[in-house]
Amino acid sequence: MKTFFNHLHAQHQGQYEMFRGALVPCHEVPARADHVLAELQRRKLGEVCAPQAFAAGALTAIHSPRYLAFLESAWSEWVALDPANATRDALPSVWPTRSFRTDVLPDNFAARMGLFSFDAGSPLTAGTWVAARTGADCALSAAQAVAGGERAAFALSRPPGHHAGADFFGGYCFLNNAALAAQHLRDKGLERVAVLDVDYHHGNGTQAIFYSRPDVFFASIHGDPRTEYPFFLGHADETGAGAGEGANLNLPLPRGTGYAHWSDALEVALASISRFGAEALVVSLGVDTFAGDPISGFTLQSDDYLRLGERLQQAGLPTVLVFEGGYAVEEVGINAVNVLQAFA
Ligand code: Q9C
Ligand code: ZN
Repeated sequence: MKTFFNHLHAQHQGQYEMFRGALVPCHEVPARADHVLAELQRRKLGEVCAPQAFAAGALTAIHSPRYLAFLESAWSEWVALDPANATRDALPSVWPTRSFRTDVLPDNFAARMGLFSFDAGSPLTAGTWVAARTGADCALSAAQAVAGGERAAFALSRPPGHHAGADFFGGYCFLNNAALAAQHLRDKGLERVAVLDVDYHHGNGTQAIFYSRPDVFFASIHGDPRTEYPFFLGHADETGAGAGEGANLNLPLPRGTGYAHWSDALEVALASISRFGAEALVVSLGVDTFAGDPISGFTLQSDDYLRLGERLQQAGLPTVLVFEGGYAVEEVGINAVNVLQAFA
């Protein structure tokens, strides 16, 4: 299986995220992707390719023009506020909530940071745009390879994507790589595409993007949002809206869940995807379900990722795998590559 690697991922390098009233070192660090690449190369698992550069239209198929314009210019605006900002990450500190207007674009930069985000854990840095934009190219390139007849392809990039919506960032995510890949498969003529999100955290961005659409099925296995991030989406009663009714499946599980029960949810998700009649599959491949993950609550072991990869392969669909979360930095390469190796 080909890997499309974002060689510019380290341009996105946040220093701090807000946690319990303090700024703590970021969990989403460049070493994560480097470990996955090193493990892929160590096991000689297929060709590592540079992404193709896609036109802006591929992004506007998913993201709003005003959000993309904001992301692209955000760093220069941040530094223009104060030259000393060049050494500081930009974090939002004010957000519109119920009763506020979001249709009027504020001139104030801090206000726009809040308008286009939902947490204070996703620092925007000097290279965030170039890293996220190149990551989107990796996801699109992987989708293009699969649309062109490859059985599977892997987009290895960071920052991750599944928390990013059409016009907001958060959860370490800026552009929704999995959604971009799914849309690309649709645009190449596949009529029904499924996104299976196995990251520990609910893929609120991906769900929101496709919630009213009947052509893209979204299934997610994740920590119960009653206790787990992103808290405000991911419940089992979210089944889709309008023409998309029935095309959304959430399988929230309690903290402490191991592969024995996690894999029951996987079977439910794959059965639904099969019933939906998906012609291709996009996997949001987070490995923060690992027992050793510092910010998550499931207890999967490294060998369980071999079983996951084997089961995904058995689903029999052309498959785009997109790297998402996984913060046990020393094991993230082993766990992610276990999925790929068993699939291949
Ligand atoms: N102190 C992904 O896995 N906050 N995003 C956790 C930890 C955000 C995770 C708080 C977690 C976001 C792509
Ligand atoms: Zn996650």
